[in-house]
Amino acid sequence: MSDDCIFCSIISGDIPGRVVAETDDALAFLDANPLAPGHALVVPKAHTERLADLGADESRAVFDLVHDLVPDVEAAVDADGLNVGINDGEAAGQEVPHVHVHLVPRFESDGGSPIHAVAG
Ligand code: IU
Repeated sequence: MSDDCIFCSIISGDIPGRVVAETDDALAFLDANPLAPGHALVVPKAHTERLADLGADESRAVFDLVHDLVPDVEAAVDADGLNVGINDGEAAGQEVPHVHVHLVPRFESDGGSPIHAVAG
């Protein structure tokens, strides 16, 4: 827990988040500024800034939850695909220094362009 981390505050419940799934070590909630309906973020509960700093157990917890949620998020908004991405480090567009995986629903109607940065 980092006192000045917005995602830690969502994890602790100090700031309300629209939580969609939770496990012992990971949390998923809707992005406050969604790129598409259903845009969700999956985070480790332990404050960790960069992907390489995640421990093996936390990494497994995050990516297991991502794997579980992909079909649920896609179905929830009737999407045709998803972009799954991480902005890892400020140079890569990471704005919130707490590891998070973006799940961005995509639709045939949105043009199908690949993304180079998520929400950046
Ligand atoms: P980035 O990968 O660090 O650039 O993405 C940060 C994301 O966190 C971005 O999509 C924001 O909309 C999102 N977010 C949020 O959901 N709630 C918040 O209070 C803040 C950012 I600050």
